[in-house]
Amino acid sequence: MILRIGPLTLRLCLGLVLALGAVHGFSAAFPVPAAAQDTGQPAADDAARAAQRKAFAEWLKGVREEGLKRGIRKETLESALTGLTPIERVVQLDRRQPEFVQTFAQYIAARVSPWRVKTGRERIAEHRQALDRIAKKYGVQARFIVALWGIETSFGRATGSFSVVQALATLAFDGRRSAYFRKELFNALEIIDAGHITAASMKGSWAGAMGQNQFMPSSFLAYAVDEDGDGRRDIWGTRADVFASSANYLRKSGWRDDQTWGREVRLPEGFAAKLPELMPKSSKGCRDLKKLSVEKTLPQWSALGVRATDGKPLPKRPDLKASLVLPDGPNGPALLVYGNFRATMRWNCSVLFAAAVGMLADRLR
Ligand SMILES: [Ca+2]
Repeated sequence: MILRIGPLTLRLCLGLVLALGAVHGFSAAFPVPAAAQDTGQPAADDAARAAQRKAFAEWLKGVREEGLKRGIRKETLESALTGLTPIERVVQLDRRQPEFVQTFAQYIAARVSPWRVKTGRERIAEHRQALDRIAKKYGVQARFIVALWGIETSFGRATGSFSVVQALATLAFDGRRSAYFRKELFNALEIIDAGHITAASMKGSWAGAMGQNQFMPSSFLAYAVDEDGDGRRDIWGTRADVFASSANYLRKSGWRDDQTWGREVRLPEGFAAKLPELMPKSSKGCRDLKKLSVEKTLPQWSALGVRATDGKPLPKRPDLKASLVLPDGPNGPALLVYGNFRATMRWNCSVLFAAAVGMLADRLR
């Protein structure tokens, strides 16, 4: 395990590190419970925890002061920060290593499940009027709005039960990604200050992704909308707000409703080996975007021998630009993906995620 220590926590914890010795699993700002360490030092563990709580309380004072300077009302800061304690579980989740990597087929099977397809169809029928209106207004097909909702939180069922302020404060205090989470903490406080939600009701994932479409506070501030017009952008409890906020995010990420996400394709023999020649010379953006080939039109891909999975020709649409991506490498499936796939990757920069959203949306037609 790598010991990650920021300068501040280093000072705070140096004494404790010396006292405990270089214990396996000891983290910078947060002591791991004795059971996990298997050191049999409960007394030292309690002392470490007490010291850490004290350091956290001191750190919170600084957050309060900065909040006031940023124009957040005193009452908001009081309601959100008074008596706040760090969540050990959040730090454990943040340090967790992925146990195994799923193949494309496993990932898709787990997410585009029969239950999600059935429930997604029911939700589309249930909210048809609102979805049709929002789809038209934002230029995003309803099936993609509902697919995102289904993949993110199983249609609002699994939105996370962590206090967002508490989780973000924990991660901002911890040394690993402090700057990012401190910014998101102030964004969350700003949202509470504006009256969209109370601190107590602001629930989300351990990493601070909130509500039925799992927006980080920065995404909320940039994209959330008050679709039902009650003055609150409520992505926790108002479905119209959830749908419109998701659609608004996609539209602002370049979505076009005259196109779909892409399709699985069949490649000619030996084609995958030539893929490196089709990769962009330089690519900007997040890591997974680098897995997408250069863009060509559908007729150009056809001319290279790329076919639909049933062997039929690709649609004759010279206006459609697409990239090839092989999620499992040269021996796995091949996807030909359009601009909307890239828009979905601006939501979550993962080829697998964007494919799951697209494939679920296909099943919701
Ligand atoms: Ca609203």
